[in-house]
Amino acid sequence: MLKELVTRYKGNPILTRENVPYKVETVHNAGVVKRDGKYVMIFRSHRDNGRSILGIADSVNGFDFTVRPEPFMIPSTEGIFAEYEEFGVEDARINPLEGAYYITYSAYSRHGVRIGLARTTDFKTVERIAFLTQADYRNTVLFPEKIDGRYVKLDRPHSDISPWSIWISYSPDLRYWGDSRVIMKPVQYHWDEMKIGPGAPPIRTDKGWLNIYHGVFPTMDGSVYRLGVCLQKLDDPAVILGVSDRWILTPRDPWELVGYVHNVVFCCGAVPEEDGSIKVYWGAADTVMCVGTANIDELVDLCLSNSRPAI
Ligand code: BMA
Repeated sequence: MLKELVTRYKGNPILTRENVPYKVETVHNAGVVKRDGKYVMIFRSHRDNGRSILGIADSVNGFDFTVRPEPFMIPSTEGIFAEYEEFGVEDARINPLEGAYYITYSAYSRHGVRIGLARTTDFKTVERIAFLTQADYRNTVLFPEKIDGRYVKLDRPHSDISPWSIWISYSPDLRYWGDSRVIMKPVQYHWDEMKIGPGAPPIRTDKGWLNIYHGVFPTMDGSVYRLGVCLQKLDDPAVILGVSDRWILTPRDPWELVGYVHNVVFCCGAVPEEDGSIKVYWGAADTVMCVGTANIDELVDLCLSNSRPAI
């Protein structure tokens, strides 16, 4: 049997709606970071009107999380944010950058879905900064440092002409973005043939930026969401050094196969550890949160040794 690349934590699921002190229907698609040796998670929950909010939870070991009494972000009631968050906020990534944490989240409204940027330093207060895109974009991650003097983001615009793909853009100030290019596309009749999108914010390794992404395959029973990895050049992340031909995680546990949306593992965060391991977090069936561990070198080697074409 082929070795499992991500070892599931035996205590999965690590967070469910029963762990939330206010009323929600789901707990999923969470961004996670390690800060001062402790873990902070910003997770998405559906309310019973079908719209989403973001909650926050803390952990000392990365496995046992305690949810705080109040949500962290609910749709704004102020200014332009109120207009574009009317239908909810979803799928936050926590991007560490220059000593702060930048939260990139999907903002839904009657105008479509666009990416909001918010900033926190203490995970107690949060300041909304700007929208980074127009409609229809999702899954935005920021690189954790400037590259060649500019901020860099990856995201996934919608398109009817081409399968949804991963694009790169650059900015002098995190607010105005340009020089956009597509860098990775789905591959026909491959596990990620329908659409792909960035997952966790990119992780620096000696050999390149490790990017955990999601890929979707259409079946007669709906779409299956899985996770894969690619590696991007450190000083020029528009260059893909390799994309693993294999997925690294596929729905298998009962709570991944059945839930609010069945057959989904969806990643918004991963935490690299000093011992060379990485904790990968995923929402299962849009209903609960799970975690597993992998070896960073193994994931990097997989991108380089068994690569499918990037485009
Ligand atoms: C995507 C997003 C994710 C969700 C996934 C599976 O399009 O809506 O938030 O996890 O579908 O339902």
